[in-house]
Amino acid sequence: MSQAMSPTDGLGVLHLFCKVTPLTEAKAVLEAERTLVESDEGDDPHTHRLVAAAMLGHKADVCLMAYGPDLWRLRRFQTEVVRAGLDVVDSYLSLTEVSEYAAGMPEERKRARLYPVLPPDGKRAFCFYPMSKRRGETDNWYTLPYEDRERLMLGHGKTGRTYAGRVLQLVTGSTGLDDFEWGVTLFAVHPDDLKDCVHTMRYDEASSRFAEFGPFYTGMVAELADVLAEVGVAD
Ligand code: FEC
Repeated sequence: MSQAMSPTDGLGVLHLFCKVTPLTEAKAVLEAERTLVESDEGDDPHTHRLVAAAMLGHKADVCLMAYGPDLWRLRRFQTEVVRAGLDVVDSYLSLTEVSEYAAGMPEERKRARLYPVLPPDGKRAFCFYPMSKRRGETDNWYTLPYEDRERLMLGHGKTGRTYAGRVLQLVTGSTGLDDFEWGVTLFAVHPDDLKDCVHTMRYDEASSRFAEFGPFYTGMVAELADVLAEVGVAD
C-alpha cells in the first residue's frame, strides 16, 4: 500500500459522475464504498465518507462524491468503481478549504468547512458545478485590491445566509488541481431552493461581474444501495 497523500489541512474531494453499463454490479459498488470508509471512526473528522446521488438527465446516472484525507484511498475507490462496471464520464477533484475572506469566522464554522459531515439531514436535493472568478480585460478578479474582493465576498456571504436552513453549500478549492477554481456542491430541501439560491446570487456583484460557471449536475441524495436500485443496477 502506498503511503497516505494528504493535504496539510482539510480533505480531498473527488466527485465521480458515472453511467451505468450492462456490467455494473451493485455488490461490487457497495464493496467499494465499504473499502473507502473501512476502519475509519464515524465521528473522526479525518474520516473518509461517501455521498451518493441519483442524477437526472443524460450527463450521468450517479454521482459518487468521495472525500477524506488520503488521496490514495480516493484513487483506490475510483479503481474499484470502474472495476464494478460503472463508466466514469466526468469527474472533479478539489480540496476542502476556508476561504481567505472567512478567516475571521468562528473556529467551529471553519472546522465545518474543512471537515464537513455530509450529507446534511433533510437536504436531499443535490447540485454540483465548477466555477472560476473571471480574469477578463475589464473585469479581472485577481487584479482587484483585497479590500474590494473582501467587500464583494461579504456581500455574497450575506446573501448566502438568507438561505440558512434551506441550502447548505460546500465550496471546495481546485485552483491548480482541476479545470476550474472551485467546485460548488449544494444540498437543499427542495430542488427550487437550489435554483432560487443560484439565481439570487447571480445578482450579487461577486457573481454578476466575476463568476464563470462550468456544467451543472443535479440529482437526489440517498443511501448508495437505493441510488443503485433507482438507476436500474441489479443486485
Ligand atoms: O475567493 C473565494 O474564496 C471565493 C470562494 C467562493 C465561491 C462561492 C460560490 C458560491 N457560494 C454559494 C452559496 C453560499 C451560501 C453562503 C455562502 C457564503 C460564502 C462565504 C464565503 C464564500 N461563500 Fe459562497 N462562495 C465562496 C465563498 N456562499 C467566503 C462566507 C463564509 C462562509 O460561510 O464560508 C452562506 C453560507 C452560510 O453562512 O451558511 C449559501 C453559491 C455559490 C456559487 C454561485 C455564485 O457564486 O454565484 C450558490 C466560489
